[in-house]
Amino acid sequence: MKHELPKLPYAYDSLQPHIDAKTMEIHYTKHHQAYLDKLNAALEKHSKLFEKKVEELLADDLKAVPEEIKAVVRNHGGGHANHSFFWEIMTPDIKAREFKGDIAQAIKDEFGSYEKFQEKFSETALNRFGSGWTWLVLNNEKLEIVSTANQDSPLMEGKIPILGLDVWEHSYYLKYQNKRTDYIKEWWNVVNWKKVNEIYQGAIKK
Ligand code: MN3
Repeated sequence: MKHELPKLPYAYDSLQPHIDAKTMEIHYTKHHQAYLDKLNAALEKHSKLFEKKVEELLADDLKAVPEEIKAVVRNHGGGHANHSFFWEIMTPDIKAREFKGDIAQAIKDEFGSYEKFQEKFSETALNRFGSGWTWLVLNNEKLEIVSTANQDSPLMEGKIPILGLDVWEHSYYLKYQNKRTDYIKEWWNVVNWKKVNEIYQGAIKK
């Protein structure tokens, strides 16, 4: 089955004022859709791969993917997986934005405090040169902050994404222009910690 655009769990304007409606709309309907279309087009030639989830295609440095489409699946399959994940870990629901649960405790244990974690994550996001992502991942049961270039996913290296931030300019330029720092600062307000906690709980059981 062809990969499909997942339903956005909220309205384009519902993360305002932190993330503006126009950015959400373009990011979802244009950028995400384009990754999806190019992923599907590449897989047409190897249609048996449609049986695999995108996460399975990316696993083990794309071991399951033939050489001739590997670069396309890396970029566009990565783009599809990363954005599908990104929509889920943001929310307009004030209650879901509360930093609590097992993940909150695990973050405090690993990084000292929420503030220290936030600072380190934000700094990593700010220092990502060019386009890419910053992640909180589970790497062999240890929480780590990592950064990936382009649309590379931590899944390629066997790390499980727990939280992720898109720092491609298309994710903030309309509202924040060159001010990535401001975008990062505002983004913390919309993180869906309830969902992140569920992802974490699922990941530590694996
Ligand atoms: Mn993006």
